[in-house]
Amino acid sequence: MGLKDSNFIKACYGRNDGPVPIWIMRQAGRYLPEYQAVREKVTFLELCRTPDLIAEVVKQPIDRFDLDAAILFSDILTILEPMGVKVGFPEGGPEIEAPITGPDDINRLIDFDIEAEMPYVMNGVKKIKEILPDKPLIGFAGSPFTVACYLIQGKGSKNFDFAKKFIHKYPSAARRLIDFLSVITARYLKAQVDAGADAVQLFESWGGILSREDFKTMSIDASNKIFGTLASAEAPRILFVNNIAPYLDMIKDVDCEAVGIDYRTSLADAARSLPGKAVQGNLDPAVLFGSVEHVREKTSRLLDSIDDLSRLIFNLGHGIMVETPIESVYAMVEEVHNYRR
Ligand code: 1CP
Repeated sequence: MGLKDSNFIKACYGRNDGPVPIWIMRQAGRYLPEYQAVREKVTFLELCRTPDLIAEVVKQPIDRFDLDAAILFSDILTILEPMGVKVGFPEGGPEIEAPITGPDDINRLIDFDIEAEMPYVMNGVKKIKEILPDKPLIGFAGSPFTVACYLIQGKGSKNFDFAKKFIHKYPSAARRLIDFLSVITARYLKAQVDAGADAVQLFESWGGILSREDFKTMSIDASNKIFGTLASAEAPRILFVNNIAPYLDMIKDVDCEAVGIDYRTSLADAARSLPGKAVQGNLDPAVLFGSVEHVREKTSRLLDSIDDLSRLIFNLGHGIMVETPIESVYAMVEEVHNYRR
């Protein structure tokens, strides 16, 4: 079977007539004991730089749950190191050594050659395709604004207040930063597709903190620029936006095939607001902490709410949480795969 005939790729183009496909945001990770076993031997960064291990952890959730798509194992912040920005991943989440505090700091960001500086990612993609030839593989990157949030804040945050202030204190520098990151991100995703990725997802994890006006210039325009360079790549383009509801009317016109919807937003409303696009989502990751019956009921109710299943990709409405009970994941996947109208 060519991957173009897989339910996942067909759903991205709105023409799936088989069971609804499912994959899980952050499906390789610490909720899996087999992932933890790999992490006992290597640091997170070593893992991201070792193609054989990348492929191993990508395969783990596929083997367990028979998910319909694999996703590259890396992080949205791995592109920072070759720009000359040191990033550490201690227990509490990423930490940037010297965050951007003003316009001059942008001048020290290095433009770099993806294939030369990040061969481990492209070799990881090739290795995954060797061991999982029949699974569509999703490549990914962080959106320019989300990556800028970490660059400016220096670490995770609830509201990325430094980044929000930066945009208004230094509007032209902010534009320059987003443009710089857009060019590199476009190149990065293209390199992943050239290496074998069958689809790409852009993670706009923090755009949801922006006013509509700022979302347009900082997020929509950048997404269009990036996706525009991939238009001829024959790999469907997925935009995930965390807290998407206020922006749905703008996202309707983004140059992409599919849109990932966060768990706060009504999936049915989103599907209606995005005619001609596939929708991906959006079970609340917290549901998986309920009983197996609860998980099954919430899953089937979400499926019931969608009129047009041909353009649905089931997923969580954000990343799966550490300590998620594994039996809940089995129940959710089985419920989706067995669902019929
Ligand atoms: O093993 C570990 O202890 C490190 C934890 C970890 C993992 C497993 C981090 C640090 N990153 C990852 C992998 C990762 N990150 C993947 C591949 C895994 C998979 O999907 O199967 C992906 C797609 C990401 C993307 C990512 N990283 C996002 C976007 C998705 C989202 O959750 O919104 C973001 C915001 C990050 C930043 C990041 N990296 C790591 C952590 C803990 C965080 C979040 C930091 C914060 O709270 O702000």
